[in-house]
Amino acid sequence: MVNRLELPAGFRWGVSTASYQIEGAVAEDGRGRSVWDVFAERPGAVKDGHTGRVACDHYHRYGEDVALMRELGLDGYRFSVAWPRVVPEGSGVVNAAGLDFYDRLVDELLEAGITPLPTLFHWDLPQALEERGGWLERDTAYRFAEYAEIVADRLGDRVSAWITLNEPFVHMVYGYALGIHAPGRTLMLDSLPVAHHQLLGHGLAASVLRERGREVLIANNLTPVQPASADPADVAAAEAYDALHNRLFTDPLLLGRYPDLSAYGVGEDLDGCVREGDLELVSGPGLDGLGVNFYNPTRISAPAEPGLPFAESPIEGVPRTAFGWPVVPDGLRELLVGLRERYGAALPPIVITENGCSVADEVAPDGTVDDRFRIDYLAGHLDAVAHAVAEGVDVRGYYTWSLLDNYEWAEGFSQRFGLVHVDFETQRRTPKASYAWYRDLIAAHRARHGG
Ligand code: GBH
Repeated sequence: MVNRLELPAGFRWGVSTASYQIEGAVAEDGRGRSVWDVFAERPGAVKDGHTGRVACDHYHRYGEDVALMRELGLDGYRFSVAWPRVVPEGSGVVNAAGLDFYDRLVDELLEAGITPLPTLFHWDLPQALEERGGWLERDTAYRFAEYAEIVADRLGDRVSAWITLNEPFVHMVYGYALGIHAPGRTLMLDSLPVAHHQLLGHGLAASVLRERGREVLIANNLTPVQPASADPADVAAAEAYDALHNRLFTDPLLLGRYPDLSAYGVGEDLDGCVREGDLELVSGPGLDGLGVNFYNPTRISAPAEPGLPFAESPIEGVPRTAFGWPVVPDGLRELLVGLRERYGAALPPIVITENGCSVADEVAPDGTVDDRFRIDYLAGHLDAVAHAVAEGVDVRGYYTWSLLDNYEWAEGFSQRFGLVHVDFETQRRTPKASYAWYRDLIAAHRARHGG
């Protein structure tokens, strides 16, 4: 038997989801349109033309889904609140029925002994705000803070910890630079104001939450970056990528300043939108925890042609997920140890807010789903977390992505990330082998620590 390292007593176990990926019911109870409703309808934007119109129908089936979580024995559930359900036009009129849904969900979770960990923005911006420029506009940050206040006023009596944004890097790059996610803009490096406006929105929302005595986290997708070779050009390219992917979204929060992007010839669009006092607003409220979403490390080489200051280079000789992403569990240990080295005492406790993989899971005739690939992936990454903890990194919890197979953005329903299989025709939920494995792992951890 492999002798795995222990995770500490009190370590928190959870699962993650996001509103547009599971809820469906996009036109119900007064919900406004989001950028994803619009983008998914663009011909060719999403694989097989799939939309989140029904998704996992979680809006109606949340009771069944919370029951599945209760049986897992979770400490926490990370979900996201759909801004257009709460404020259909992005600002102004509040939709009481939208708030009611999250109110019911929170009560159901608490009843099941599960701590709710809501994310305020997981990419489904109200379309009305997109029509006013979306996150390219500074105004959106202020509208975000207003919306945060509305949700916090309703749920804050029962919800003590909050995540402001999910993966501001991916939202900027996929949504505004490359156009492969909503809102589908292709601005390349002109999208950099989206970084600053999201971070400003985080800071403004964070102070609203802080004033109410609530804890604040952000969920950043971070990746350790390795140069493809020791060639100085590859090393410089890897540094540029690290600055844009990791430091751009973490330095301002923890250090109160942006990395010097001009060193890589790309800083101008950012400098143009940072006003005096902004960095105090971004870093001032502080963070009670840094959420880390981890999928894989990244290998970078010098650009072959001008344009971007780096090029991605495939990681060879390792297993790949159904999505084609390389599986390198030790990359998570490397990332966590690297964060501590980089930020030292400025680094707050870490929570792994997403980690998981897509597998081409099918339900066998006997009703089981054999996803041992996922079990190996999760076990390997938890072992990496335990090693980082043994090396002195303060990691407090782990939320796997995801509870359910769901709407995987531009890939539609073709990539399955769940511990629970979903038949998207019948909405039937079938727990996979990884579900039982995770349940037993949580129970064993608790038993060892007398929980
Ligand atoms: C997260 O994004 C999202 O928060 C979540 O909504 C989503 O469903 C989930 O992950 C799964 O995708 O080309 O091999 O270098 C993850 C963002 C961006 C992580 C691309 C992996 C590179 C893979 N991902 N990335 S690779």
